[in-house]
Amino acid sequence: MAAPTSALAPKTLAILKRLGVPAGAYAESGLTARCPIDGRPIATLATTSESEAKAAIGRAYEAFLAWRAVPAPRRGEFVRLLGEELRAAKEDLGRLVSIEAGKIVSEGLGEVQEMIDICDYAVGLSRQLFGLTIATERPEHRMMETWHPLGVCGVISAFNFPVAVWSWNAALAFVCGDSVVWKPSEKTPLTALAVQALVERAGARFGGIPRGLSEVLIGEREIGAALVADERVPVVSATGSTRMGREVAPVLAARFARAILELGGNNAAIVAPSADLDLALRAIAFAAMGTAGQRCTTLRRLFVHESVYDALVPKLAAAYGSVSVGDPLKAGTLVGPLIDAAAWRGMEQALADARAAGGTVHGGTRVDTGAPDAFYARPALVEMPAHDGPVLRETFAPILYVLRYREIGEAIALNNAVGAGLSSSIFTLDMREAELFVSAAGSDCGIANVNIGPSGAEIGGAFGGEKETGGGREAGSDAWKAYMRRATNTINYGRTLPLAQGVTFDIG
Ligand code: UN1
Repeated sequence: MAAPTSALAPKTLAILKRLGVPAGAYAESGLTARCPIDGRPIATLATTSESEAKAAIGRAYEAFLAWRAVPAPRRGEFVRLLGEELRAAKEDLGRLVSIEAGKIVSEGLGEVQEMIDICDYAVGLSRQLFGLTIATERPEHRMMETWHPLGVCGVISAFNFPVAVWSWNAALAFVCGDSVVWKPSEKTPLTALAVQALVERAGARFGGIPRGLSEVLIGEREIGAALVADERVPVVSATGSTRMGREVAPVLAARFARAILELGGNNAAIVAPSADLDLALRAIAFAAMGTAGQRCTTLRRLFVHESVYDALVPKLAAAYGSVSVGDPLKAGTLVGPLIDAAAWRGMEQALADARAAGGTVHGGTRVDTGAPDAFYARPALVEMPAHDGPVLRETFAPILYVLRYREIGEAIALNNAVGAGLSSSIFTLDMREAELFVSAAGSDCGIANVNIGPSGAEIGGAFGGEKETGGGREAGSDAWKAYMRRATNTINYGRTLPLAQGVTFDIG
């Protein structure tokens, strides 16, 4: 017997209709979209077969051939219109993110704001895709570099940022002259269909975009694997677990395609003796409990100097005990549901491992909201005797492991003593400590912050991390270069042919 439909289904389907998702997206059988708020199905979606995926990639390839000929600032105009559509749809799309990913309303809206921000950024970038002019050793020559569109960009995204991560890639790829084929998480297909509908609206207002410029593949991991394996896709941006990255990376490497990998994080913060403890408390609470611990930038390990441990940790434990857990659509809720039963099992397992390793667990119990198929948990603060066991792995749930430290060098070594290298932070008012932390001898992560937590990055900086996080960079700074190919051009405007390095080759 089919499970009863989510109480939020009618409202959700109305949002999808307003955003322009066509009735043909739904089917009798296929992928079931669920709502983590009550754990029930919302809709069943038509899935993409492997041959349909191949056809979609083919359309995207044809679209690329046309799109690369459109001047970049004109491509920027399309992204500007997409940003306008996102602004107009912010309430609806933000709500949909909350319904499908379980984020509180302000975080659902924040995710859409992140999309708007990257569109604005990409519009400016569309007039700044510049290369260098380089001094040459030969007379009457000029050397320069030119950036050209690359091709079809594959995007594989995770449930926890179901739409923003696509936009970091797509907004840049579109202005760079690429087409985009998107395989969203099978846990969040509805938000992907909504975004695709907004892309089409923006395309219509633009006066038409090439068919296939933006494609969405709905289905499970096989369809993502088909995208990764396809020779017509020269760059794939994949966000998800390190385990997923270990499968994707060799396939891309074997065909010399580019990988932009944004994998696991096991992010730490250090609270030093001089820290502003009130500020640190608020920052830690958001970074560790926000998004129910389901960001790749979530704070998972906290190293507190022994001199401030007793001043901070009991207050933190009190915040963990009092934070409101429940329906993310209700005002006042700060912690929504875990995405599914598997996430709750992972949390239970990690806490059992922590106890077995001598940890003291505050919170971490399942919260009953009257919906048996939904998984709400009180965030867990775990005081650990040693940096070991579950502390070393990423559990995608609201668990914060706390340890004491004595010397800053020891705390930095612990920060760096895990496989992942995404984000990190230090709370200190001591300039020497702060500078050491962000120096070459400090944090080994892609993101290293001072007096803010490790999560909640804005789009202007390059986003991503080192080691098992995969090394990819998305969003701001010069991340756009990954979506283009560079040509070095040497031009001889003279009448002689001087060879570089003084080589002579006289054919008489
Ligand atoms: C992610 O969890 O995959 O820095 C991305 C942040 C957000 C993005 C997180 N801007 O927390």
